[in-house]
Amino acid sequence: MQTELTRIKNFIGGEFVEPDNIEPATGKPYSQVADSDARDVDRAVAAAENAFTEWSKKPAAERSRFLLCIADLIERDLEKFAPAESIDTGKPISLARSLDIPRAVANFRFFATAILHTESEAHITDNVAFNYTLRQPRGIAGLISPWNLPLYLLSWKIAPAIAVGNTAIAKPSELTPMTAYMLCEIVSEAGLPNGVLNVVHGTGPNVGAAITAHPKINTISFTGGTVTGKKVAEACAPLFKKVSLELGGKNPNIIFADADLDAAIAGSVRSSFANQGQVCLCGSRVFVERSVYKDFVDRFIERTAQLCLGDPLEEKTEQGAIVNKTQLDKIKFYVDLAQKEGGKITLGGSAPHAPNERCRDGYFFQPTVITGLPVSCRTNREEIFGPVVTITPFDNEEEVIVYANDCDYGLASSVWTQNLSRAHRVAEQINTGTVWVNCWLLRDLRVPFGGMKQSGVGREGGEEALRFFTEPKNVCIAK
Ligand code: TXE
Repeated sequence: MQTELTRIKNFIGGEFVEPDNIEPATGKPYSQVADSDARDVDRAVAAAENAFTEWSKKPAAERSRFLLCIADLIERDLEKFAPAESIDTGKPISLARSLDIPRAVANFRFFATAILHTESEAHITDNVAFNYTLRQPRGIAGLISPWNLPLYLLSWKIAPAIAVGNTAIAKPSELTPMTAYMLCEIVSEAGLPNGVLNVVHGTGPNVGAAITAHPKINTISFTGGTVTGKKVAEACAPLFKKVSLELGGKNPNIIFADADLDAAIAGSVRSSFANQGQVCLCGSRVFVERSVYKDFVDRFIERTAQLCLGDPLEEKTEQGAIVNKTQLDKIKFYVDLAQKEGGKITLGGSAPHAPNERCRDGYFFQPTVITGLPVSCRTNREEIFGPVVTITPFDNEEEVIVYANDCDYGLASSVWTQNLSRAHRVAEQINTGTVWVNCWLLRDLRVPFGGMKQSGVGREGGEEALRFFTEPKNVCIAK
């Protein structure tokens, strides 16, 4: 437990700086998390611009070494990062330790080594010319991330951006800035040249908007809510910025009668409630073939009821806290709405007793299962982003494909079946960027990741990320 509050500072030009954050009524600093504004973004841009020339010209092997060193140092400090992430977000410490922090390490390692193995394209135009494509770093990248997987998602952007030679200005969510701050300490220890990575803390309207509007930041990678994504797109369009948007989801999780039900139930409990349902990839709409519907619902509820809801810092906790009161109120709103829309709360549906005295005023909500709703109601269409799932029966493959696609989002889906042909057939017809078959959240960092429809624009991961953060230039040489 911390006895003194940590002051979280910006990291600009290789220095930890604390901008004055003045309370208008007193004229004195009052906040312990930097509440930066456009002037701080300007300073970060100046530092990033300054660093770009040298960083972008460094041999790939040298850039790679810095990233590998950052990965090693995060791994060394796993036991500092995991509790920090847990305190910052409310997620169970076991999840932070087993998933978030190791995946952040993996992100740095993956892109550190990926840049050593890229291929260049060449095209021969008959006997006339020879073309080759240079992929050059674009300049300064603006990286904006949300609160649910703070270090994991920020590192997923920082690593490819700087690996290919850009400099970066990153803005973590103002709700969860701690691990980004710790990352800056690691980056400093690793000796990354000043200005290559700058982290500016603050709110979306102050810092996020200043990043998207800044004329010298020509690349924006954003992960967050769809409403914010629209604002980011609007700000970037007139400046012709290259933009990647990873937005919300309302993901279908489909269980066919021929599935291995034990595996499907275990996988579905995880995909419904991991991180209290606050993962954009969570399967919040569960569809079950009618012949196994009752069996599935009974066993799913039994398993869910056994989840250990508790103090996020306790090892045995499987369900922690919701990120803040706003998000908790949003969850309660949708649970009320579901009942108005005719849904039945089959499990949960309210705030539990506080797990202990320390958590007396915390933001907790029970894992909640709702049945009996029409597929097209608001509860089934809008992103709740909490531990709430609906379960709906279906009669056949054609019907469930219609159900799955009857949604403005298209991020991810899961299909549980033992029938290989059906798996391929259904995967082809579901409009989501990822389709998992008999699994959930399995990641290969080489595959393109992102959403269709209102779940986003562009893809991250592997080759896609290396391409996103570089500018292709064709050199055509006449023979
Ligand atoms: O996210 P925001 P919020 C969904 C989820 C949640 C909703 C809102 O449904 O209820 O989004 O959550 C920055 N210009 N997801 O409000 O606002 C902001 O500071 C530039 C899904 O926390 O989208 C933060 O760093 N940036 C999501 C980042 O955007 C702006 C995960 C994301 O915050 C900005 C989180 C602006 N005008 C929430 N306004 C997922 N898909 O993983 C805010 N930001």
